Amino acid sequence: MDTYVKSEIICRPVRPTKSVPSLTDDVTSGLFSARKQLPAKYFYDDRGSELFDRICDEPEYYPTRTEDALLKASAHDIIANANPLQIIEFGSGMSRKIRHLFDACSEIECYPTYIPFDVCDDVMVKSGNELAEKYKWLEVAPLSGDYTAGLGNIPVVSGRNLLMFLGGTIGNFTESQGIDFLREIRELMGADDQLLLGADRVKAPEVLHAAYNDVAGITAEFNLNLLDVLNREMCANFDRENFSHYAFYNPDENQIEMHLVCMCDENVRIEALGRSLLFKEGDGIRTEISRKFTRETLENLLRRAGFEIEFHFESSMQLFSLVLARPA
Ligand code: AVJ
Repeated sequence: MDTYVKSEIICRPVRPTKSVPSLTDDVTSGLFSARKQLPAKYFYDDRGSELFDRICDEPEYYPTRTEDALLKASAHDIIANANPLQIIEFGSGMSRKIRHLFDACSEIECYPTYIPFDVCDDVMVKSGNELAEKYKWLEVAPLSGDYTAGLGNIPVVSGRNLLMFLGGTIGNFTESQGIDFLREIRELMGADDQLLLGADRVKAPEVLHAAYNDVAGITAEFNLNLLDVLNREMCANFDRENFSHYAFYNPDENQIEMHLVCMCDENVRIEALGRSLLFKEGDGIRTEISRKFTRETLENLLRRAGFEIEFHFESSMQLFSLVLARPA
């Protein structure tokens, strides 16, 4: 045999190990209550994912490019230290930033299998093929599913796994949800495995505020798109003209909060539930929290989840952190 052909990329479904609330559950508990709120994960239908992508290119939205630059600068140290056999990435999206790690892998001659884990098979196959084209040594073995539905069925190998949770998405979880999720990751890990966690940092409120209030209005559109998701998935009739995007930094909680605020009295029919929902002028739905960490609160979060800090990489001006940690 003179040519070696890589096998085609096939996504393996990950069976949930715990039940997660459905959209119907979340709408029932989250909207029919005094403080209306929904989990941020519902933003990401096709349109929402495309809008998030555009947010990342907006000049005010520093997290993506800052983390990317930091990963690039730290890639060699991360790979040299972790020397992984497998790289498992939770919420891999289009697998863009990971390229910096693969560049370092090529250089160091460390050839891990890449296991992206996300909800969209098509995106993982397409991105996986592009990666495999560029990195001739790379095997891509995606997992498809919801990483919030339990990690008990993730195929870790014995040896060195590098698990990654980037983008600052840990900030979408409350403190206790974040600890629970990190503990679940910790449960998967053996003594030689490592976790790379990306998290956004506390900084000047005007910088945070601008990042979630871009002048071009892409974040506003991203937030309002949630109403289209509800209209489609729940047969609802939210009138997006009547709602305003409102995002601000809450210093008591060290978090950005995004809301959709109703500008007039509105009676919304949610046909899938056979119920109506009354908004009074000024009422809102909290659609996202995005927590910001200090070096200390981030390291404490990891310690409380059972990790020991190996390296803490900080971007210039401490805008963003990448922490390499191992089971304590
Ligand atoms: C993908 C969750 C990290 O919190 O900054 C961007 C999502 N929301 N603009 C963030 C988001 C509004 C983003 N994360």
